[in-house]
Amino acid sequence: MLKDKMQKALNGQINKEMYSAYLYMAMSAYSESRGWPGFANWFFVQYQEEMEHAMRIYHYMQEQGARVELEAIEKPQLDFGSPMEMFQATLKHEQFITKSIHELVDLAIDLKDHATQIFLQWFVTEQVEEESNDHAILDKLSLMGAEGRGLYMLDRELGSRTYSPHTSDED
Ligand code: OFO
Repeated sequence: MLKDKMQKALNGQINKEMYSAYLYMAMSAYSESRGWPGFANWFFVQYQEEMEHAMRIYHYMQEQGARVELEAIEKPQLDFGSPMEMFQATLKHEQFITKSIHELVDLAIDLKDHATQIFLQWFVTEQVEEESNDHAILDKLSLMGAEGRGLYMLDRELGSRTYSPHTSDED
């Protein structure tokens, strides 16, 4: 059984993950509208991953007999500027999510909630990967250039990303 404080915090995290999904779906739609199909694909995969993150918390709460309370999801912006600006915004958002995950771990430690602490470890590792992916793309955008041939090549590369659901806590 989860303590009230932890229940509230996890409900808040479901909302943040759902917002992440919404944000990346908006970025995917924006990329499509700009004629960047590879970027659109990359963000659509990211949207799917974020839905999985939200569901992971949802199922954990159910397993713990906690009450899931869904909150309103904030409206994302419509325009994200250049690919560089869009990925800078993505990195900034992921840094915000990392901070939120770390605060959840701190809370689990304070409440001596060992089960939730272990559950959250997957998210701690995942956030390292999320930020690292964004840094790698930002580096490529700087190196290859955010227009013309460089942009075309990066768009092609991002078009090959596929969604593979994480099926266990190890992957
Ligand atoms: Fe759920 O990791 Fe991104 O936001």
